[in-house]
Amino acid sequence: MTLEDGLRAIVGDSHVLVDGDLKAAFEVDWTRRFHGTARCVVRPSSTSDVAAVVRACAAEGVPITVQGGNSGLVGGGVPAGGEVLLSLARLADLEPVDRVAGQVTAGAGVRLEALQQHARAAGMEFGVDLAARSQATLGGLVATNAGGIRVVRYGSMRAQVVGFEAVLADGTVLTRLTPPAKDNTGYDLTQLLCGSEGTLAILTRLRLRLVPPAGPAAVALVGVSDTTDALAVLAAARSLSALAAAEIFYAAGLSLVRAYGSLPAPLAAEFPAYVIIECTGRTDPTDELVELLASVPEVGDAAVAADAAGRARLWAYRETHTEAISAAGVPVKLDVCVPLDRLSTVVASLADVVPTGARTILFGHLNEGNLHVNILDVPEPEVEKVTEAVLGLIAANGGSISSEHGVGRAKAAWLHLSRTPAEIAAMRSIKAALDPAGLLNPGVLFPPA
Ligand code: 2HG
Ligand code: ZN
Repeated sequence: MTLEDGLRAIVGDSHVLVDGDLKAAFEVDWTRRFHGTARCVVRPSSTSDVAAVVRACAAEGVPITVQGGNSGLVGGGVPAGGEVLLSLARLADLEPVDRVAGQVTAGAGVRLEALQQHARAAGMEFGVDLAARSQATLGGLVATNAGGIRVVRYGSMRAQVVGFEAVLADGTVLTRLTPPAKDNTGYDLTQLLCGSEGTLAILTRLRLRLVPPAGPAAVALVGVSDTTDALAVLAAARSLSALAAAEIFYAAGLSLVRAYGSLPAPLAAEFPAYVIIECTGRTDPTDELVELLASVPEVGDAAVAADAAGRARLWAYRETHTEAISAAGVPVKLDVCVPLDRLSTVVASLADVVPTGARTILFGHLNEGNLHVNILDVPEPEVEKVTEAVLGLIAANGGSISSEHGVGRAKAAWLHLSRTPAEIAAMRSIKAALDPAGLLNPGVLFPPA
């Protein structure tokens, strides 16, 4: 019996894909930069089936690439070549909201938007939101410790995770879905798996914390002269009682986004940089936001919207950056984090490390100093050199080479820029203990030994 026959016996014939055309969509990532051929695609629908699939692969020593919504941006969810691609999309069970605990249990394949709607229907919210909400799945969001636009208020994905169920590399199932609210009994396995990028275990179910409903909202799109002035707006916004998002983008990104979406100019005049501030509160935060902006000398101009359509219209200038860039080409996409007191310097210095002729589009999450560095028109042979130069600049400024997208395949070679040799050795020891044969997501996170 072949491995494929064994997998068919577990998940059913129609959920083992071996045909090239059927596998194709799973073999290339959202950016189109990362691709590889999977031995087959297998789509289990329960934790026990995932465990059986893992045991079958382990018995043959066949590595596994784990994939959720395939919205990742670092090549972490696509095969390098020859792996079984394990798609978790069918693990989409969503249990009723536990209103007493303010928590919900959901399958790893549940899409973020579905969870958000589910929470809202129960009078709650989920604390993470991001532009890829209709595609990204919970397992991937936890495995990469995704961030998004609400980190300023609620923290990253790891701050929302209460418990988990996961399958280890030998098929053992770990279930710790509803641990006691306080429990100091040893290692925190839940947090260990957050951000582990599928290298230690395969998350199949998650227990997630919900947050109170956001209440009335107001959004401001603010034009400023430069990054320093954007930070002055952020500093002032910290005094708002209901700050819910603080984002940045620049003129180059705006012109791409406008052309892509046929959007009008957001403000009467053009500015080098733009900040989006969102406030949500128990009472309408619009007046507080407008008064604050009027008091900040660095604000060049601002558009404010309180109604849902107006807010969506302003957010579109920020949220369609990724799509607009992708429509213009395959960028070198680097998600980095720099200390706020280095942000202006780093933004200015990036121009020096990007090759002439390339277009650099910067945007991101201002509150965390999380810049999405997208560089278009870099010839393929220069991609590695450009990556090295940008990540080197970030490390030299005390930043992180991965802020919220993960390391994946894209940045594995540069892990040493953010982690010490001792830390990498400790991480390798953990990996070796939980996955001694290196079967889970090979090539992701760690550089080749
Ligand atoms: C965002 O903040 C995402 O919109 C995507 O993290 C960033 O495309 C990117 O570089
Ligand atoms: Zn982002």
